[in-house]
Amino acid sequence: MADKIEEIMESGHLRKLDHIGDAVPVLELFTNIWGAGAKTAQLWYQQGFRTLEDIRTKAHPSNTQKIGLKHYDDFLDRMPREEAAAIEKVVKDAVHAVDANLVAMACGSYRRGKATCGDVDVLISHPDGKSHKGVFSKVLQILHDSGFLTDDLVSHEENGEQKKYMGVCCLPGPGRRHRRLDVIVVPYNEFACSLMYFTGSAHFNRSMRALAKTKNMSLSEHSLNKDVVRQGSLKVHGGTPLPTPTEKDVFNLLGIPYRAPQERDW
Ligand code: DCP
Ligand code: MG
Ligand code: MN
Repeated sequence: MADKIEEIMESGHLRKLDHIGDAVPVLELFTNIWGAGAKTAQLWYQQGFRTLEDIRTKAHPSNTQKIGLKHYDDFLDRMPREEAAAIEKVVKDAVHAVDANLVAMACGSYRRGKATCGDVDVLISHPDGKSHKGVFSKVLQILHDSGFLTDDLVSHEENGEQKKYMGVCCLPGPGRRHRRLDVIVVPYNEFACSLMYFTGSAHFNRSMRALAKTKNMSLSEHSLNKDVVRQGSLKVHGGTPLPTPTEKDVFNLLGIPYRAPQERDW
């Protein structure tokens, strides 16, 4: 570090950064492929690849990355919130065809009231606490059969009793672009914490989790737990989940005033 500072002081320049400048735009090009992280991008760069065409023809992209390549431009484009509403409606209709009492709502940037959305994040649950079971595959089946879902990225990631789908959809009609769709199905006792998690923003979630820590609590997409025991950063006792019927309860239990979704964009 001292050597580097000295070099900058003496020459006004750090040679080590020279070649990084050339790599950055290429790494950005590659990490914008859905399913390609910084590691993969770096590996591809080291192998001499510089363009998306190189990746298509010379690298060995995963099936997920191939979908990312196919929809490269569409995935970088944010949709107007009206389009997100139309996508939410299609998913809702499929959900209600399975069971009219299921709850389905778009969260993420849409619920935060943003004018444009990077994807649509639909949360599904059932107020009776049990009828969410089996819904995940039925809803996806309906949406596949109608041609609405065009590609699956992550089709069955389970997180406890929560099920997560990440895929690609396209509204019917001419001139429509392919859009990213995330769907999660959760048990109703986790509804408020899932809703809060899935509404975000990601930064807001990090702040809320950090706040919970200061009160010997822990907040996740599943629950708000009390009496958590930590040794340093290590959690040695997971604590007890608190009942949180609504998002307001989560704010109350954390001892801060409620914030509407539109006020969680930081
Ligand atoms: N989320 C999180 N941490 C992450 C990713 C997501 O807490 N690393 C949560 C908060 C996000 C929500 O999931 O608001 C949905 O994730 P998205 O990536 O869809 O983000 P947004 O919907 O907020 O923005 P965008 O319009 O880009 O989709
Ligand atoms: Mg989103
Ligand atoms: Mn999403």
